[in-house]
Amino acid sequence: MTKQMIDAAQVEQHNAKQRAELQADYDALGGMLSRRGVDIEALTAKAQTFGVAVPSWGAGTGGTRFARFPGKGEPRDVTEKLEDCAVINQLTRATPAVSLHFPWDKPSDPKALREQADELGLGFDAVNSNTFQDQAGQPATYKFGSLTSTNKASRELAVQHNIDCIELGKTLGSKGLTVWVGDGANFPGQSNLRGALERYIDSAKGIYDALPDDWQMYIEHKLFEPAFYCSVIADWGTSFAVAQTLGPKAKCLVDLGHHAPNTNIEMIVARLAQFGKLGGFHFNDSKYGDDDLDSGSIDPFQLFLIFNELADSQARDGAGFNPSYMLDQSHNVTDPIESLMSSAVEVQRAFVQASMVDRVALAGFQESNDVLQAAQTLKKAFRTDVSPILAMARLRSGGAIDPVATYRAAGYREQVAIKRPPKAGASGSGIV
Ligand code: PSV
Ligand code: MN
Ligand code: MN
Repeated sequence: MTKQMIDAAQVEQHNAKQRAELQADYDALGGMLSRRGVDIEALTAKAQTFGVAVPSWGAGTGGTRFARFPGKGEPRDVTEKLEDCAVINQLTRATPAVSLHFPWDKPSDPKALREQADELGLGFDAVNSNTFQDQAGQPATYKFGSLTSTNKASRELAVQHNIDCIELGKTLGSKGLTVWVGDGANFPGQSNLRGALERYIDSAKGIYDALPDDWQMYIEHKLFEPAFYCSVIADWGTSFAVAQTLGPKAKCLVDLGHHAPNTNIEMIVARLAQFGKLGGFHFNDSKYGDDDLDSGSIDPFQLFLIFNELADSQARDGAGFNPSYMLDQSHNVTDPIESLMSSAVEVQRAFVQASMVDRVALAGFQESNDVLQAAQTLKKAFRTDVSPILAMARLRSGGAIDPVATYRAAGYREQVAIKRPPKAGASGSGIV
């Protein structure tokens, strides 16, 4: 029996107050959709299958490079982070797994952490390595790079850390390793552009060789930051080349914030999917750069267009097409639990809206070059408010009709604030 962090009776009580209104909205939407030939029940059942992993590092308040303002009741260690992740899943029923970051959230007892996760009804998605920071007492520095460092000892240390992450992940039941490095240069001439990538590939082979057969290695590209002149894995082209070179277990991970403004990310998704190298996502939103804002808070249409490409690939490639979905956000001014719940719902919304696109009509308009109707076909799905479907999916899966209101009414944060007195540096990084 899954342990509930919030009393199930409280959730039920909150749902009871909204059930009749939800049913009315659901019936009205169902009527409208049926006139379009869309079965609302099929969509709701599909929504219930959706899952996006929650980042362990997102459970604490993040910060900027200027300051971090800790929130009350912040989780102080990975076990408390897991408790908060369980709240998110209990209320949204859309976040069944947690993506851990090492060494930020390295458990002292991995078996015990897995047991705790089992008890809370959670699994572990990809584990994330961290070679963008030096840890106290480490024998070689990452100041001038990790997997690409000109210093052999730094490269070896970084490779070994990734192998240790795989070992830890095996104990936890993970099936993937996400590798993001901050390696790059701040000055033209600082590094040999080709030589740095050669060293990256050489190091990455050492990690790839340690991957179990049923694991994936996700290569995460990022245009800039912390390196401001060039990043070694700056774009999807480099990521793709590396993944191709390493082999079938290596795939590309698309973090939405890791591109120049106005980049056509949905096209990157389509390209990677076409060539079998789309491994997964770090969902977030941004206005300027790697802002790590809540998913769907700035450009929900972009999120929808990405899911439209995913729906297209799903239709073409079937069950074999199965990229990992993870959130990667930093919460500076909101309660992380509320932000992560809202984001999970926004990603799920894009998934459902994209499922509603009339793909036959769209293909017809594309074939006949009816540009306006093709664009309208997408807009029709995007403009449809599928909130009642999402709420009904949650209700039927045992979650909350209104996750944020239920969470606030339950007083979870106030209760944990008593048990969790403030502790400096509780949330992992300040700068992400
Ligand atoms: C880097 O900006 C990144 O997106 C990577 O995924 C990291 O692992 C994460 O942020 C947390 O710093
Ligand atoms: Mn990321
Ligand atoms: Mn990032």
